[in-house]
Amino acid sequence: MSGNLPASLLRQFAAVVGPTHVLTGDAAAGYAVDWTGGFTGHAPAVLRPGGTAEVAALLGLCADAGVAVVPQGGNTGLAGGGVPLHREVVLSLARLDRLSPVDLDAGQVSAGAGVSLQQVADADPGLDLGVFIASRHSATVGGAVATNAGGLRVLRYGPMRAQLRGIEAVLSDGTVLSHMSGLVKDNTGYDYPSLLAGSEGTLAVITAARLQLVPRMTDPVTVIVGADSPGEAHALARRAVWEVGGLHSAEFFTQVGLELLVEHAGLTLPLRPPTPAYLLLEAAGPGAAEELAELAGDRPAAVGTGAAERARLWACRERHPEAAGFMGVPLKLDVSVPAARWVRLASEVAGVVAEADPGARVIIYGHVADGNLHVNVVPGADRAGEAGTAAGDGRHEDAVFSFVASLGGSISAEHGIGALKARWLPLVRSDAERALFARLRAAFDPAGILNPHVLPR
Ligand code: 2HG
Ligand code: ZN
Repeated sequence: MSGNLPASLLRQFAAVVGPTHVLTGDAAAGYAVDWTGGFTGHAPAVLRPGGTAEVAALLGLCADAGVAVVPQGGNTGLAGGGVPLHREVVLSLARLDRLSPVDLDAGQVSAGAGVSLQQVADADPGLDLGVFIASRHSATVGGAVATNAGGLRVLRYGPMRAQLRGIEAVLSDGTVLSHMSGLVKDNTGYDYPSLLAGSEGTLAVITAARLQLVPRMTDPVTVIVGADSPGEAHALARRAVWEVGGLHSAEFFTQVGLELLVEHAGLTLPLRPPTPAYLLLEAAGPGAAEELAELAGDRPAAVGTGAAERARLWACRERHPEAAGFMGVPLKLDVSVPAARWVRLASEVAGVVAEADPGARVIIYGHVADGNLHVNVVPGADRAGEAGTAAGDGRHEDAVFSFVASLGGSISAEHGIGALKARWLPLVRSDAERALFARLRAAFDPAGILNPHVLPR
């Protein structure tokens, strides 16, 4: 036995993938904890299939044995949806790393679930992947599709779902579904690739995806503009969306997070003197520099055109996910509200958290043009007995999510519901919607073994 798995089942797994790709004990431990350290589980076994047929065979064995499975890609998720919190078997898709030659006629590529987003972005010198996230070197195609990852260029290219032109996936009974021809126009039935995007491993295991690529940026210009308040940053971002034709990103952060990165991560301030809020804009193509300069007007601004200078400016925003970690184990809440309510959210959310926990530390940043705000909360010292874990009594989530729901927003803009937010789904999805989710789920996964604790049943 390993954990709660019979030795006979482990032998059957090994017969499918080879003994070296069935990990147990210490070898499995790294797969059981997430990136933030906030979610730690236990994997009785980690299975590392080398191809779609092996995924199908493993799922068939798990379904027959009634063993729950958590699919895992690069393990960069932030909602606890990719780690075995209930002693599930981890199905690591890392070895499904085949990247086909780019189809230059269609500007598309087929990628195995284990290919990193950076590898897709590097597949052709003239083309790029529209989804651009800080964890792109580790995050994988399968995980990014399964969570419908968003990131820093959603305002231009949409989330991962918008890049999808086809999918290959395996149902829990071992059925392989493949629709990878990449047709842009194809009205021949249900668009199940789109349904699998954002399904968080609950409907099927994604083994490959057909992705639309986008033109690589030419002559990019990055600028950080200082602002007095979230409201000023938001107003400027809205204008940028309409007035800067080559706009790719509009990102918000504050001096609170930046100070931590300066102190602990060696970053330098982009503007002196610092300002309370910042807006990072990136645009490309002819006229981008002039349009951005006109938009910034006489506000303080730092401009980068060369790779090194742009990277220095981007670090101020891209490294924000690390900032809260310098104070403790953060709760990572990613919420969105209608555009007209974003300023209220950004201005009031720290106060809302303070009412629930006066000792909590809050850092906000995010994708301002998408209505998305990241609220990173480090609980106060008064949460006795909870040191070292982000999983607490839920009062911070209660406070933030109720506020967001009252603004007509979403409790997950881009990271997914995972284990972290399952309890709060009823705040934003009706009984009828959740009943439909359950029926879809039963149709795709009648055995009920795929990520059973993610998204409420
Ligand atoms: C980002 O926008 C990511 O940087 C991560 O979505 C956000 O760590 C977070 O809370
Ligand atoms: Zn984000």
